[in-house]
Amino acid sequence: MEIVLVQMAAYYPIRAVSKLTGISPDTLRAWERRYQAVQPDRSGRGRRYGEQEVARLRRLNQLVHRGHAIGGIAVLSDDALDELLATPAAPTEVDKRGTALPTDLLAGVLSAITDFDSARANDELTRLAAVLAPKDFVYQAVLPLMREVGTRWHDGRLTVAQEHLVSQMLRNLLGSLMRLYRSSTSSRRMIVATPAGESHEFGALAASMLAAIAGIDVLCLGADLPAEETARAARRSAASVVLYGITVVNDRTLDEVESLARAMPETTTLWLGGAGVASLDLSALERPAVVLRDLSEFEDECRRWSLVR
Ligand code: B12
Repeated sequence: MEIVLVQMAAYYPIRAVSKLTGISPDTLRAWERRYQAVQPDRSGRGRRYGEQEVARLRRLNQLVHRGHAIGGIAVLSDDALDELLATPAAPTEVDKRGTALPTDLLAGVLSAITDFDSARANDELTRLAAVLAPKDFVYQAVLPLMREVGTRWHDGRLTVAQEHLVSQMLRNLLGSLMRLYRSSTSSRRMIVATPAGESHEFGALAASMLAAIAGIDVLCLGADLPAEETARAARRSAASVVLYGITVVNDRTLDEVESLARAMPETTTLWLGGAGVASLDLSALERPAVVLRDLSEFEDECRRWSLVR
């Protein structure tokens, strides 16, 4: 029985790093030459970047997108970059006419939900989707909305019915994103679900949206689905990957993951994401599982997948 919890040590040539980070090869060379932002191994043919360097470049790129000058941040340690990233970004002005900032729009969505006005909530979200780049929409609008709804539900300001309304809206939105980005020629099909007994579906939904934006053919089956059903769907749809979202671990969770790993087609890979995965003992699993600690690791894995196709 083989367990693969982390990726094997890997080195990437500059073109692969460019795809993984979204930074052009010219910019990568300039960041190295002018600012010593990373020091890839150059002993072989051309530059070879390790996982740590790729992760550092991703951090630098995120900060540059937030308006930091590369010259100022290239000298910082990885920990200092993480600290900077943890500082909330200033709200982005999304509408040149100055009519809307994400925080205001989110307040609009939330007040519409509180009033059970789903048409208005949908309009507000659609407006936001129209002005933000797709990934920014997920990170700056969908995730903050999910967190805020979660918090309000938790402290009693939103009812279960209102939480259901948001979940339904977000599922519809995912459907639209899939229609927009779905590539009919995509050979990368992914099933997304949460195990029986797991009703937290927001993380799995957010991951589905990011996968759809990455051109993956996503089939999101939602929350609380028995493992045999998920495995059956993987078999019928010839999915290459099943992504399981796990937030809370209860006495059924490990059984569910083990049953899924047993029943899935041999050619399908199991990916596990969500805060609960860290507390699962996966040592008896019948196949390797890729464990994704957060959404950015998930995005990296999707990019790797597109490279090995
Ligand atoms: C909303 C919510 C619910 C909703 C879920 C609605 C829905 N449609 O999903 C409802 C009302 C159903 C619910 C129920 C319960 N909940 Co609840 N819930 C929350 C809450 C408030 C927000 C969770 C959330 O969706 N956040 C938004 C997502 C997007 O963010 P996130 O969870 O932080 O996930 C991030 C990463 O972990 C990652 N990620 C998450 N999932 C995935 C999946 C994949 C595939 C990937 C790649 C990444 C990824 O991406 C996210 C972005 O960074 C949290 C408390 C909190 N503030 O976090 C409690 C919380 C998760 N719930 C909790 C509990 C205990 C429960 C209940 C068991 C009972 C109860 N007393 O509330 C029940 C039953 C759950 C069950 N059987 O599954 C606990 C879990 C404690 C623990 N660690 O075990 C929490 C932490 C509250 C607490 N402090 O006690 N809950």
